[in-house]
Amino acid sequence: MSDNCIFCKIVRGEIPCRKVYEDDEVFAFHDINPVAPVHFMLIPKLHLASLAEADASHAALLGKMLVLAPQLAKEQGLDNGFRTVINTGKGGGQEVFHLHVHIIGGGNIPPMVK
Ligand code: DGP
Repeated sequence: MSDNCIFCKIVRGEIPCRKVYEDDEVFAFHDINPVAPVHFMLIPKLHLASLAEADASHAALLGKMLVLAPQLAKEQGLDNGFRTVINTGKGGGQEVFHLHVHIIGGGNIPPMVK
């Protein structure tokens, strides 16, 4: 955990959020600025600043998150698909430096790459 990290504070309950899911390793909550009708983030409780800091020791945790994402998406009503986004580093548009997977759907989501 990092003292000044917003997402660590959310995990600790120091900043309120709309929680989607929690277990001993991961936490999911709705984005404060949703870009679609359903937009939540799945994060590890472990403070990793970005995907660029992940190494082989985090493989099981990251795999667990990817397996969990479709389950949580379905529970949030995203039966017709969803988008996952991981912004990494300033060049990747990352604003909060605690690794997070955006899970977005429920609206008209155009393809990102054609
Ligand atoms: P990114 O650009 O990938 O780092 O996205 C960070 C997201 O975090 C952005 O969509 C807004 C969201 N966010 C920032 N601060 C808070 C907060 O205090 N609460 C919640 N629920 N979301 C936040």
